[in-house]
Amino acid sequence: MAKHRAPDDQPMGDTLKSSDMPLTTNQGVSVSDNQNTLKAGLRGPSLLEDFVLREKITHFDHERIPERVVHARGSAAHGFFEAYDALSQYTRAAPFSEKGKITPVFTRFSTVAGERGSKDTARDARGFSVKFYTDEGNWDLVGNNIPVFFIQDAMKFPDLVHALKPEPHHGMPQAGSAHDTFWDFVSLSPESTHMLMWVMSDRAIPRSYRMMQGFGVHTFRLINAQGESVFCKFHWTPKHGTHSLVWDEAVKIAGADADFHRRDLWEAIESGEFPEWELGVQIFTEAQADGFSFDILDATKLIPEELVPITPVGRMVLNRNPDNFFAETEQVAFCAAHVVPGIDFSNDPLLAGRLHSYIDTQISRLGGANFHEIPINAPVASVQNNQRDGMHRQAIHRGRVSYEPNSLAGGCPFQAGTEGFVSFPDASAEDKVRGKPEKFSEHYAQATLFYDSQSSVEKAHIGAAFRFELSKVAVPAIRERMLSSLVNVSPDLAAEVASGLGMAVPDAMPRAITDPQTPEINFSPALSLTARPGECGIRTRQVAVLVEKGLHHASLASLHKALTDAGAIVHFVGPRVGAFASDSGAHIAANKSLENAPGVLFDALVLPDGSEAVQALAGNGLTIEMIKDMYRHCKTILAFGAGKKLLEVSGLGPSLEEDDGILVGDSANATEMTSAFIEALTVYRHSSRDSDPPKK
Ligand code: HDE
Repeated sequence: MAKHRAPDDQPMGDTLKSSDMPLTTNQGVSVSDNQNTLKAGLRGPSLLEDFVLREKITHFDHERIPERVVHARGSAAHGFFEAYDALSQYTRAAPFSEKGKITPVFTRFSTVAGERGSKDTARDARGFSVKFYTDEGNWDLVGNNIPVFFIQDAMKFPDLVHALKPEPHHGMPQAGSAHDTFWDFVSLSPESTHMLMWVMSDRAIPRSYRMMQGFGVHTFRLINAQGESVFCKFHWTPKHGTHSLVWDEAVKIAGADADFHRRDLWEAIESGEFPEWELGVQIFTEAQADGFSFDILDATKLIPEELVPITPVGRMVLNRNPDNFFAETEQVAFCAAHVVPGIDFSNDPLLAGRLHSYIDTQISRLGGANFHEIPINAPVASVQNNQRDGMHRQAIHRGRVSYEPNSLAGGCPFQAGTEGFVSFPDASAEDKVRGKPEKFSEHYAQATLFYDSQSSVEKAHIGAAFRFELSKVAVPAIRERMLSSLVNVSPDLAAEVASGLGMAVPDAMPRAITDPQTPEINFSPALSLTARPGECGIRTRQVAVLVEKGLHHASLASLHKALTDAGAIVHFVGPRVGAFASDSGAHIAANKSLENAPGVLFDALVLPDGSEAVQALAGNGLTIEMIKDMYRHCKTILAFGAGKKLLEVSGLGPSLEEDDGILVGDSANATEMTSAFIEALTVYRHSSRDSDPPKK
């Protein structure tokens, strides 16, 4: 039976503990021997009557459920949403009813294309789903880390997903869009061009779930107690700022730690570094919407912040890891149709398909229509209706009345009237047609806006991503078609990608509309990842400090203290794990090894002083690889004293030592060096070192 929430408003689920209890069967019968099958004699045949064995194996045989058809790979956490202020002017939705109101949430992040066991660092959009357990029912804001989508109409979703997923004849590639069927589909669907710019940008390889924005994508409606409605777009902004990996790093992390994002989220929460996002809304009226150069029902378009500013309305903090991955993260069922009074849908035709799809998919994934009773899905608001029975029903309904109207139960449960959810009376019914409004036919203006608003390094990464993906496409006509579409976005980008593929720039793809409305703006700084550096300093930055026998102890000890005080996480990485004697005789214990934790897993590197240690590290190829990767991925590197030699043996001679984010100095100046290191680390990545192809 769905368990009630804890008084502190945190969803609890059925947390079962087995300490001090005997092992039992599922019928509660104590098991005497969990090691041996029942046999007719020690060397004789096993007996069918062994119900203990049969129950155990039968249950095991059915432990897996179907994975999500998209967004199969994900990680989640519990937390709360806190309203900054009452938003009653615009909405009667429960989470915004008063200043300081706390609503428990469960939030799941995911990749889209890969299967449940696929790598975290694939190039892909990320899901950003928040279940608000409001006191007026569950509200699911099922969004992505990208504010637009590939397609405009739900009718195309199965086609998009079939094209993106591994090709059906051989099941490859896993968790990747760099293959023919995906580019075939998108190059034939110019409406996807804007989203393609985002997924080829660094947004699609986030550094951490904690460092990505989230977006509701579609236009929604807010409705106040008087029944008045405004349109609204939802935005989540991370307190840690927006930071991404670089492609070479993402590829290597996939091998070093396929659970990179899952681990990052888990460890941050376990260590009390609770990730936080601010929820903001863009609020606008129907009249404003009519005047925009794009259609607000078109999910391939965003509303530039310059046009409609974002109003902060609250914050979400994730402060508790799930107790059980399967029971919570796997069984949580989000649904775009789960809204509460005060929130309603727009007529976005993509959203319309979603309103159907999510419940439908849970019926096969979670085995029937009663998945709302699974503890992680159960609302905190009480549920009473006349729905009955079905697979896996947990509730035991009393009485004989399961219909309405009734007199035998005093007419209960009764309709709530205007107290309940009332759909906004949108009086826009017209003729039934299959088609699109005219503004939907303009596919390039916002793709260009996005590209033109990026920094030069971000632009270079977009060009490199298109080059990489299209270089994996085997059919030349698909490459050519995609290039012809890119000409409409930016002739410079098209030329750069064409040159990277050894091709000539083709003619521009004919546009669906020849006289589109002039866009309101041509540059939006908010679209660059650099616009949101965050406000957490170096908190949770992962710093690798190399250790070996004979290292200079004092400099590392003071660095360790200063970094830890500033909230960074220091890892001592040795040629093996375990203790190493320093020059002072004190030991430093390596918690990671060069073998089990390559450089791509860290944000910065410290090379120790001490000639004996440096000599030994210099002879280890893994040290050289780590330094090269750290350099190539533009991370901060600090070398104390003799540690400078490690830069030299890694090929970072005097000229590269001058580069941004490379700090070299004496151990005697450890305090100043450490301060400079902390300052450099705040920047996260020293993009002036970025080069294509890599210098080192
Ligand atoms: Fe989804 N999507 N989607 N989607 N989606 C699912 O529901 C679907 C779309 C998104 O963490 C499925 O429970 C259709 C846009 C997230 O559990 C499925 C269409 C956006 C998640 C489904 C879309 C999303 C899903 C698969 C087009 C961003 C993961 C499993 C009409 C706003 C939720 C499931 C979680 C999951 C259908 C388009 C986000 C099949 C039909 C646009 C974050 O129901």
